[in-house]
Amino acid sequence: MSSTTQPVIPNRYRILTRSLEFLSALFVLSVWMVGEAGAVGVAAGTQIQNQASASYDVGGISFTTTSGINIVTVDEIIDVQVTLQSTSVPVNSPDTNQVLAYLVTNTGNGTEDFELSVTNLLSGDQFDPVLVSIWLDDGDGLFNPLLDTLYVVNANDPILDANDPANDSALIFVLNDIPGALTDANVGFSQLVATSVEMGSQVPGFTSVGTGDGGTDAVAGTSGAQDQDQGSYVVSSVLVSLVKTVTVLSDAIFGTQPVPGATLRYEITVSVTGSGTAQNVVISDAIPAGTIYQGGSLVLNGGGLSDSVDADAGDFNSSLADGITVDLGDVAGGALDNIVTFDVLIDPN
Ligand SMILES: [Ca+2]
Ligand SMILES: [Ca+2]
Ligand SMILES: [Ca+2]
Ligand SMILES: [Ca+2]
Repeated sequence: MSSTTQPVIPNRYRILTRSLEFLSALFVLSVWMVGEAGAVGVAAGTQIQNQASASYDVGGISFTTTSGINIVTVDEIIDVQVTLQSTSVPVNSPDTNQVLAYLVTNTGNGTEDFELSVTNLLSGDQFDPVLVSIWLDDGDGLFNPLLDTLYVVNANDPILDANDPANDSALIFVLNDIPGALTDANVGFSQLVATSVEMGSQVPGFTSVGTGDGGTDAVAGTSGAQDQDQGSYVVSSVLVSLVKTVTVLSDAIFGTQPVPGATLRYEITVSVTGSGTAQNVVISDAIPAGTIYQGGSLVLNGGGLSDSVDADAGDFNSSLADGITVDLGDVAGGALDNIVTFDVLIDPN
């Protein structure tokens, strides 16, 4: 304890001064603990200064005494978090270059390089994907090999600054191949691992003297300076098949003969099979030459559809010139067949 003035200090004031110093020590400790537990605490290398003072009167004269200045330099916490961004990816068997996306975030309080690796020999699934490559996103959130950067271990490890929200994380794409001879609904796991280049994987609390930012000590955070997350692929073959039939509607004159003026009814049956979902299924059919579409004859699963583009699923001569279009949306494998019918007249002229 140092003092700027040296009057005789009654004991009770000494006690007050010491208790203030104790409080200031507690303050420094609590700041460090927040830095350790939070996503980003006080930046590594920050100097936290604190000084206590006491004022008092003796015989009507005011005096002030101060403690020494405590200086604590904040250590660098080495922490990282890997978070899968993709839902389960439907794949064929075999398949190539199937993409999983992960966000790697520096959750410490300094700047750190993180080495990336992929683990594909994981249990609890039915197959092992085969790593092709790892890519660093260019910032648009989409994988594009012409714009994004191929990752080369220890050549372009992401350098993440926990104190800069614009540069504290990196979006990573992992491309795997899928083996052949798998069956529907087989699942394969793939894991991205990010590890501090400087520290490697350590137990939380491990301290490396002087290797943190600005020569501070580096301390492994709760992640142990390494984290990983896991994505999955699911073999999901889906097949859309169409069967089209035509019948001649009977009339009073010709019966069911396909003569000029007879009406033909086309029926299209749409079947979706497999374990996946066929997305944005759109049925279109051009009206055959020599026939004329019969207005208002478009039907889906027994319900009439208007010829105009509106809230229902179908139209004539808008989505497809002189043709019918029916938008079925997403159809899951194994769903009931969809049946589309429409009528045409064999041109009587
Ligand atoms: Ca660092
Ligand atoms: Ca596996
Ligand atoms: Ca991109
Ligand atoms: Ca319509």
